[in-house]
Amino acid sequence: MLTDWIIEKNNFEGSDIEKHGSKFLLGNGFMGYRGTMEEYSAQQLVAVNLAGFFDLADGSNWRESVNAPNPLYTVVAVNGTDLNLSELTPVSHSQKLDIKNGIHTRETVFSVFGVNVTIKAERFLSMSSENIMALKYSISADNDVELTIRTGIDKNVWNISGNHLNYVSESSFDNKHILNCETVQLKNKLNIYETVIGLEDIKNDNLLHISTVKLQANTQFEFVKFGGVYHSEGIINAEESFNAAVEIGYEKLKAAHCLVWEEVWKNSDVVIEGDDEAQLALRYSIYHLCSIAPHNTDKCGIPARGLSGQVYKGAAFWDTEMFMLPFFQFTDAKAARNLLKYRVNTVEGAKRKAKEFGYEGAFFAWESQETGDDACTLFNVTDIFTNRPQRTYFKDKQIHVSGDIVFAMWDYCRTTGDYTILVDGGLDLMYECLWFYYTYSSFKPYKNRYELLDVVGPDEYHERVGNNAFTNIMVKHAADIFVQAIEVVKANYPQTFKVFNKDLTWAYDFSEKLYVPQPDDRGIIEQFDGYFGLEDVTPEVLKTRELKENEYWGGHGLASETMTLKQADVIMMLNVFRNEYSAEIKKANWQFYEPYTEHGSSLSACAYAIVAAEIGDTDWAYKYFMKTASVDLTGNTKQYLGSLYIGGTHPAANGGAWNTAIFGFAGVSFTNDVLDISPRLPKNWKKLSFKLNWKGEALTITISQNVVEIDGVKNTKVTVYGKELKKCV
Ligand code: IFM
Repeated sequence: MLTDWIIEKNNFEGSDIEKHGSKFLLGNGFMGYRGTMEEYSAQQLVAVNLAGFFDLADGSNWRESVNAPNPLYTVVAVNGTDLNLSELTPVSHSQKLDIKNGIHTRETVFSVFGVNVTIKAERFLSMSSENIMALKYSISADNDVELTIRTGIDKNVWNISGNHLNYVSESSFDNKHILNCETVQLKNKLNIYETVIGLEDIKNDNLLHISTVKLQANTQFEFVKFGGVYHSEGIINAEESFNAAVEIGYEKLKAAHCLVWEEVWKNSDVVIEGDDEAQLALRYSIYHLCSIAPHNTDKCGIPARGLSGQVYKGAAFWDTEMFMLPFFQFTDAKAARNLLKYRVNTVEGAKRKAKEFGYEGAFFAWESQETGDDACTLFNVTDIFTNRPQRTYFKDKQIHVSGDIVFAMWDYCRTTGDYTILVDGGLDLMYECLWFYYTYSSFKPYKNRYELLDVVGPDEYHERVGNNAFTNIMVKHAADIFVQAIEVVKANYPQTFKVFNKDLTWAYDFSEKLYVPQPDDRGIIEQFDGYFGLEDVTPEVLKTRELKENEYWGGHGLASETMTLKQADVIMMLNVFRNEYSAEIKKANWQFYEPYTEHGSSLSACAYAIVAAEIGDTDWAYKYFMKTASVDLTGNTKQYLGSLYIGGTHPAANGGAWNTAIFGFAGVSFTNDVLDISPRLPKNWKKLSFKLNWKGEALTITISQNVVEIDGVKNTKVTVYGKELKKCV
């Protein structure tokens, strides 16, 4: 059954355990808790994944985000048999995620020794108190039965690359357990608190509370639990913070948590009338974005797999700036600013990376963790034929990230009207990024132009190419933006400008003479120098050439010498720079590149969706929109890159779904002063309405097939299909 706000699964298949861990994920920006059952352990991929808290696993050369021990672990046994869903076939089982309130529930009926025992559990990660999680657990049976309940902190959680924690001390008092840990490499402290309320005659053993309950037929036994997870500065007041949450009690804590979600949805909900499936998928995408955003810190980015685990090392990619940031800048400017400030805070890591590869300035990481140093290794994929690490060029050649960040920062400034980030380190960041590109570029005197050679564009199947269109235009924009940002700072923040005071002759020259590939006489932009000369084969043909499942098509693999691309590249460029290309150019390129695109990355479909909407092909736009918006509902994505596990949630696609609804279907676009709305709704959508924060004005936009209504306009100049609105509602 489809409801607007509930994701549910009403039976149990063992093969779903991994997929459901991601699908039913809870998050509050500080941590994520996978959609696993309370009785599960490491084998079922239980993880309390921590945002921005990284370490090297024992015996590994991969730094990844740390998964904390699980303070909500609970298992019930009858006559020595654990009621564990991964071991016993249930009579019935349902799992639900209430995305309106960020609450996970399960109800499972087990049949043991002739008795039906029902377990109900409800949990949430507090949005009002980010270190806290809480669980309400109840048991009933259709006959008298004696139960043994074991509940406490489980150290045995999922780790991809190995153990991250040393256990420093454990203590148990007043029904409370405290586990003090430190990370293996950096010795950073991580403290876990746990308590249970409602159990009696408890024996405490090995971080577990053990209690026996004589349950009478058709009565319900209930208890609640609280968990607290603390690291970094949070450690200082951990005890106080945890006790305060326990003192508040489960129901009040839940009410406060729901109130925060209510506020979140007020600004971020998008309502679609006429299409329940699209409505749920889009809301689910928004749920993910809001539950992983760094609401209270500028010390971390958003990992490519959200807070669903350690895949991609828990690191932030260009995914944040190019796919997720628009959502935040229009609905939650504070989170957007935090994300940009995180890049400012990690610029030294980017400078170290530039130096490592022989350049200057700031070369932002392909996989960025807490310091901005690149977590990506030079051998990031294992060849499935030889089992040898395979040289990849994600780290040293995918140079567009620095430009993506400059572009996103400027976009944030223009749309929110908040330019203060420029004097909060933003202008320096832009300078360092541009200087990096200048040192990377090659000047061709006989062509009188700068070129960017030996790069990898968004399409990772083609490595070490010259003049990738996406990269070159992004860098060209970054150069132009930098020049404009200087003027803004000069005019509005003269003190900062005085300190900045640098010779910028090179920047003007670079901005003027950087080569940007142009459409040919068919209107097509070549993805990189020589792309048109590659073997003309599509992904369908390549599939037939595969020798092994999950074979990596990049590197020197199947796709490298062909026109097959992994993900939107030129189309991504047309999507980002949507005001600069005509509908004819967009159409010619969409039709040309679409058959060659594998969509082997979840980042691809949304770019195709948005450009399809812009060229009036709403059927294709809708198809690609649904692919993007439902990626974490269906779980139908690539799970392996070679032998590298890449499953989890897909926040870039979640952002891409919002972008498609707003920029594609609602047709929102903007120049510096004007916001234009040129809708092209899918045929079955009766209405689309949403909020946009535009330069401090809270606009509510409602679009039906032939009417556009805009509420909240004060000074904004709004046009609809390019025509100025005389009067807004
Ligand atoms: O950033 C992406 C990249 O574009 C394709 N591979 C996965 C990365 C993380 O999402």
